[in-house]
Amino acid sequence: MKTTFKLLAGAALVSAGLAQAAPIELIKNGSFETPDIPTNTALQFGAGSPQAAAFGWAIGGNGVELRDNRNFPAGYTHVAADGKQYVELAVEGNVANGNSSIWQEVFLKQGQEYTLTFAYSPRAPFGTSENKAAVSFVDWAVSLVADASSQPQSGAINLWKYITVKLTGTGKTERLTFAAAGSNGSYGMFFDDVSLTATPLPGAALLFGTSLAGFLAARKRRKAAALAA
Ligand SMILES: [Ca+2]
Ligand SMILES: [Ca+2]
Repeated sequence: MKTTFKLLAGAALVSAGLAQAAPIELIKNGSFETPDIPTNTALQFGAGSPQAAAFGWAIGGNGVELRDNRNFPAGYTHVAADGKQYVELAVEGNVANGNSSIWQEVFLKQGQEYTLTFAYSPRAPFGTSENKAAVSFVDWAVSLVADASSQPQSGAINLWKYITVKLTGTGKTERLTFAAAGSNGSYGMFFDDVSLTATPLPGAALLFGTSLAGFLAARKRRKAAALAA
């Protein structure tokens, strides 16, 4: 009975270590799943619209296009990288027709390392002149170019690629921006699955590893003692 209690206490210690290691997501609506729109549709909206509040990102002058696994142009069925929805920043429709941008501002602790990840995809059946975009955060920026001109009109199109960047906190509020940069105001790159988390401290991981090893070693010793008795 006493042994059982000790094992449970050890297990609780290990799960507490796991819970502590789970990173907190700092980006609101990074997968663009809200506002929820019907499958196989797109919705354009701008800053100050009712949809913008649920969207959570600041929206540039030409609005944003939210898409849900949409098959348009006919035959080109684009799927989300995560969940069902994603965004396009070359916006056609009822707000305006042109390149746009979205951004969020996040306070970063001085000296803390952060991990930024996101998925981007070219839009088929367009080439490299349409599929251009720029992403920037703190002192990091990237120009993205991709080609989807040879995609066949059959099946789901999944051309998503992930980018991961490690950045050091500045002790200031910083702006993460996604912006369309292609030649066509209506057809451009897609984005999805944006995430920003504080990178867990190596010390915490080491401590967790040590306590797990200690727990297993103690369990082994108890088993050995039980066999010897
Ligand atoms: Ca999504
Ligand atoms: Ca939806």
